[in-house]
Amino acid sequence: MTIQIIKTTPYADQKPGTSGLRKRVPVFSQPNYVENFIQSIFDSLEGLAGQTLVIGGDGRFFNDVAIQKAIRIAAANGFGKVLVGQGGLLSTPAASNIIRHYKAFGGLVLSASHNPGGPDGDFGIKYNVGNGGPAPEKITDAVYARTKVIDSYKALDTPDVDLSKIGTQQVGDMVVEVIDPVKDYAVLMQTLFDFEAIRGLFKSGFTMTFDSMHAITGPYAKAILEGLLGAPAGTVKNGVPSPTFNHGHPDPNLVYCKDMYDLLMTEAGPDFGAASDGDGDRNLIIGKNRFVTPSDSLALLAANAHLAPGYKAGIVGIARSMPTSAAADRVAEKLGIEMHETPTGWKFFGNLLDAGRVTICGEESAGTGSDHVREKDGLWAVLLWLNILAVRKESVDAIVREHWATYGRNYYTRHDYEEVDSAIANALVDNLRGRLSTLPGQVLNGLEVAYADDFTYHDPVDGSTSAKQGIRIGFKDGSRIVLRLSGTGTVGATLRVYLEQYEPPNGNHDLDVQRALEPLVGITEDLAGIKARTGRTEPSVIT
Ligand code: VG1
Ligand code: CO
Repeated sequence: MTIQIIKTTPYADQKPGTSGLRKRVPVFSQPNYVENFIQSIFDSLEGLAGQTLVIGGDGRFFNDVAIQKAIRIAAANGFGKVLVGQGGLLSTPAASNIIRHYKAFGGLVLSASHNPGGPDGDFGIKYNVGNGGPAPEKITDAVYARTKVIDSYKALDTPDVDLSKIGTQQVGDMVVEVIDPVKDYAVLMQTLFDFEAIRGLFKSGFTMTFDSMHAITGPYAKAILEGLLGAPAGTVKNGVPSPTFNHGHPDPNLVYCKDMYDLLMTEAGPDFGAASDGDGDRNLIIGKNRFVTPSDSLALLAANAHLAPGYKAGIVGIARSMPTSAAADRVAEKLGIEMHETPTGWKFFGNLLDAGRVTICGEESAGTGSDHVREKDGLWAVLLWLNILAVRKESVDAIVREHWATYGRNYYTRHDYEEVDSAIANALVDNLRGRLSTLPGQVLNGLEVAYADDFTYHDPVDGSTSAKQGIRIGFKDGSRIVLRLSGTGTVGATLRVYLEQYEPPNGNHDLDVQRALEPLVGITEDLAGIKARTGRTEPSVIT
């Protein structure tokens, strides 16, 4: 086996987005496209010689091809060991745990998360650092700079490595260890939650359904829910990972999990429903007759976390992404703990978690997690909910209502306009940005603007600054409009509009969400002219 140095030419479009590099499979299939990107990552790291690299993905189409390339390049670049999930599989939170648990140097997480997979679907590569979390901007910027000038990559000339059996093999000077993707993660969950209490909950007749959406969480959910926790077989649906997610869209929201939602809204349905996305880091939570918005779920989990053994000493702080509703802020205020507002994307939580400033983090996009790993974690959120339900012995609906009666309710929705022409979307945002300074003090549709800006984040731990993270327009009554362009799409631009309105504890908590937020939709249209500029009369997805 020899190390080959292979000449290549740069691609101009390898800029990592919110969560790594995401492109359609035909783009990744171009000659040296994967090789260029992985070599650029390794070129941007210092001190990798002899170190351990974790590799795993959500099993989507092209996972197997990309992993073999990654192993050859890792071996040629001097890594001492690669830890890879059996069959090339690792959920994103499990990969984060493996990096931390085995003190690896970093990891390659192969996924495009909730985006569809298949020969014409999406693929993605993300680098995580030694704390188990996504590489910070300092590194992703360096990787991008490198991709623009790369002229060669190194690869070991070796046949494909067999990833089907657990065990160790030698690949050149490097060791490849194939590990059980579920085992360490299941152990970690047992240190955080009261499995005995949750087992009792299932024994008492509590019923749930978990939709793995033909994606990575199937093996994890089956082993933990049906195996360790004694939920009846069949609790986990669509539990076999498929390279195309059975030709579905593995995004756990009310559009793609509508069947489950409808079932939960009937008396005959189960007590609890949950789902996770392609790579296992998102969660959807629905109780009988009660959908829990991700922003509310973050606040509820933070307020009740002390009921689970892993958090019984209390939480030290909460962080949420800027577009996420302020529901969690009210919990932090009451608990007298730190609250942080960060840009969209999990990479911004890493420093706060490492510094011990926060315990629980969350995003409106169905992501919640804690300091147990450095990624959001779908199954973790489901287990924390189950632990809380087992202790409180109340329904999800009762717990949510009691929360609103204590803290008030933040009505919240997100309207997405997908595959908009990029030039039009950018012009829309630029135009609005140019007028922000004129807005404070104006009364729009009866609401007075308190502030209007483009969010800049100052990381309190390393002092770095991230500008242009989304337009925020806040009103005197606590309502808020946020507009930003997605950093995970692969075709055109996706415009996201986030709307929020606060209703105090003694206010009306039973309005229809879309009706409650109608006035803000009107203001957004007046300010941004979405219909006129994009020709879209309504959002493509409402969550
Ligand atoms: C979206 C979400 C963001 C999330 C990111 C990755 O990013 O809004 O909250 O962190 O996806 O999630 P954007 O830039 O498209 O809005 V996942 O489940 O890919 O790992
Ligand atoms: Co995901």
